[in-house]
Amino acid sequence: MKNNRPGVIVAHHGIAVDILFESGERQMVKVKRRSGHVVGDSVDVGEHGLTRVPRRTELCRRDSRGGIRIVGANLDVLGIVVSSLPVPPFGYVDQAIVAARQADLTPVLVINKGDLEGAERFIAGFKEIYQGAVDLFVVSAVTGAGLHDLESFLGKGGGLRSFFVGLTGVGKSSLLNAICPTLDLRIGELYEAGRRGCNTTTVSTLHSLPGGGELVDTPGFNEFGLVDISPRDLAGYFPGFERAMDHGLCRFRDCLHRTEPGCAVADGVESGRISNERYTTYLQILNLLEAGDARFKTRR
Ligand SMILES: Nc1nc2c(ncn2[C@@H]2O[C@H](COP(=O)(O)OP(=O)(O)OP(=O)(O)O)[C@@H](O)[C@H]2O)c(=O)[nH]1
Ligand SMILES: [Mg+2]
Repeated sequence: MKNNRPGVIVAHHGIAVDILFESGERQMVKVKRRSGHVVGDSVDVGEHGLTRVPRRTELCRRDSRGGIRIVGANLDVLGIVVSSLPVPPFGYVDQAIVAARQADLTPVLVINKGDLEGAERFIAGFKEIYQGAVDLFVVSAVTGAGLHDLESFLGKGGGLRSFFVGLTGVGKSSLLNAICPTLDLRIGELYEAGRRGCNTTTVSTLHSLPGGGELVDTPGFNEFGLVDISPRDLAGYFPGFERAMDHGLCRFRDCLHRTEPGCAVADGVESGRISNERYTTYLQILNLLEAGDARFKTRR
């Protein structure tokens, strides 16, 4: 394919994609509405349109209607942004971590709005659960606290591509603006308790960071349903279970860690290597996964 120009999709507008070429030039190219291209896709642009290069990684989630959404392509890091207002719903963070690990991405937790009154308790709660399982950054897009460490992490190795996900209103775009002051992305109104989130950001966009690496800002979404993960694989990705098998494997290879005898996870809970909170949450998400699987299979 001579004369084809390699580029990366940096924004997707439904019937056209914005492509960044190695030269720094940009071009809008028309695509079919259901082309399947997503931000982060590497493409070759020729006279007959776009050809997508096979993806290195692909992050997927299930939405509330059971549909599969490809969140982004060729990503290295998933930054899960949370705040004490709005608070993430049950399972959001855990499922995002599991989805990231399953897709070969490194999940990190970004706790934003550290400046808010009463944020300390929320932060302490999150640290207790996730410290040791994933890298964790406490930041404030408003005061700039903690941003330097986050930026160094995102710029590590010079070439990581990271992706911010989180509920609408947690401050994803605000964080990107704070890291890249020239961007001036649109941000939402002050978030108030009880408000039903309306997306300020409506399309995903990819940006180069001044300290190296790239970061994708996404519209917030409220569900992070798991896709194509079998219940027996959940524990292997579950945050807080990293040391579950330190003292040997389960007696049964298809152990779901509920009540099976000779279970290494139950052993971990007993000895304190896995907290009761982590184990209880695991069981709840396992139930959700099984119920969801059954629901989506029937529908298909
Ligand atoms: N106090 C405080 N407010 C913040 C912080 N970061 C963002 N906000 C506010 O939170 C609101 C939402 O911020 P956005 O950056 O638009 O949130 P978003 O996650 O991009 O939202 P969507 O694009 O809808 O997904 C705005 O009013 C911001 O000013 C922070 O660190 N501290
Ligand atoms: Mg936004």
